[in-house]
Amino acid sequence: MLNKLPIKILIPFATACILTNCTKKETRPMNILFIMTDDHSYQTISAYGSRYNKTPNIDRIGNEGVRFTNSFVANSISGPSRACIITGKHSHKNGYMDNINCTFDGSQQTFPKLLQQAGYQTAMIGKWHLISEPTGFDYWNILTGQGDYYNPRFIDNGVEKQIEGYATNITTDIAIDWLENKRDTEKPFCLMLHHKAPHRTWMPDLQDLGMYDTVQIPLPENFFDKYEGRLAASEQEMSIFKDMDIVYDLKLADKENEIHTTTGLEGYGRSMYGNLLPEQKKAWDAYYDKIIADYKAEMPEGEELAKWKFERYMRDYLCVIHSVDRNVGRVLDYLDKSGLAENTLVVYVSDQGFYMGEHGWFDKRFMYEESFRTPLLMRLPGGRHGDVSQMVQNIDYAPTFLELAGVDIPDDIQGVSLLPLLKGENPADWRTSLYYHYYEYPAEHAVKRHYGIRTERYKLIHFYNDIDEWELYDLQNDPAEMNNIYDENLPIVDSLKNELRKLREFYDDKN
Ligand code: SGN
Ligand code: CA
Repeated sequence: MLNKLPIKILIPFATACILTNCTKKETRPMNILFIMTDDHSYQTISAYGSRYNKTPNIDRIGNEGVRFTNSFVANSISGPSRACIITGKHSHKNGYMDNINCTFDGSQQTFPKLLQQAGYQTAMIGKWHLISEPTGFDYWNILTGQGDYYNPRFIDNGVEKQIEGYATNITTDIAIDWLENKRDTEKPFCLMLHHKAPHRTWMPDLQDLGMYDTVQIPLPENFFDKYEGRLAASEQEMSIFKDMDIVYDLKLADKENEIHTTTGLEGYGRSMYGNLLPEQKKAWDAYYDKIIADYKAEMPEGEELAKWKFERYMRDYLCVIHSVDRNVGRVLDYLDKSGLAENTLVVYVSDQGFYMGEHGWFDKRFMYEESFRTPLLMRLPGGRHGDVSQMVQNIDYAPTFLELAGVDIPDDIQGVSLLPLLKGENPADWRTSLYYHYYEYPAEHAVKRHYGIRTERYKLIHFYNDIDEWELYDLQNDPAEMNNIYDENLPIVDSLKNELRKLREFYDDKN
């Protein structure tokens, strides 16, 4: 089923002497730079073979380290995902099951606290999204709530300030400033650099507006999915065609007030630019006014409108990623320049995956591949290079960081350290199945509650609450998950249900 690797390595992963002319090897705990974005799909990272864009700086982490080709989350939504990461436990154990009813209990055990107790300097910069104040950090400077793209408000160790500029640049500035001027250089550090980007509503940095306008953006093959045999999928509200708002999401707030949408978000759409300063608004309008004019000239409908919305969505999203990539480059350059690169584990991940029009969708939540997966690249100095194909999950990061720091991994942590994989080992008893549980329903986007199991070849999902539906996919023959082949009489169903029951027992999930 799954492994619990022996927890015996308590010696920090040592690096070679970081001084230039020393003769002795120095044992010093590795620093950790944990970069996380919000809703960044693996489909838009060139290291994962993106057919849309290039992300050379993000790719660099994987090229100089490893690319996890089977990386997953435990609950595909922001707050819950962050709680799984910080505790190394599934949602039912850390108590943060969904974004709407939960507040993170900051008195519980987390990896930053354990690192801090072991002498690490810990910092949390950018999107936090766990409602309660961060605990376990020497320094924290977080975006309020979901954070704004333009002139965002930060809470700097308890004090709220608004900072002029674009969120991804500012978050990076604060992180580099902490590394350069604020941390105690005598101690190892763990820096969580967590971006708001590329979360909805995908607002680009002004300097990047329009950079994908001439690029052809192919539609996913299953864009016009009819959801046959998949009841939960047919009842979601995350369709680009039906649920993506032209004014709010696609920024067509025309001055003449002639464009309207039916999603109820028009009011927000018309006021969301209130945050822009006059100069910013001028640059914004110079770009979007032309798009508004083109839209009015064409007035696409039906299938044409669906395609038009998809293109606009993708173009904005890709611009936002371009800025993320540029800022990842800035941090990597800083690590090189300061010499920290030699002694720092660099991690790039998203809080979950995202739909880029597959099944006709945006957003996440489902246990289907695009949102269950999340990109994961790690560069460990002296560590392995290339691909890691073992199935890993976001509950594994906490034990990885603890083992790297030489901190004993508490027994109640449910994830498994990835350090052996990073060092080039291939443990024979690695897990062969993954557990997933999503709880946020009824709620925005109407994705029903479900839990399930994924093995290398199959995925079995149970949708429950107001329905009772099982789905089975053969990922080898149907990687896009279009054919639900669930049939109670199939022997594979029996064995997967048995395995799922064991997983629920193992993780102690009674929900
Ligand atoms: C907001 C978004 C949703 C999104 C959730 C969760 N609406 O509510 O589209 O699914 O966040 O996203 S918005 O109009 O406010 O942008 S999460 O990544 O934070 O979990
Ligand atoms: Ca998210």
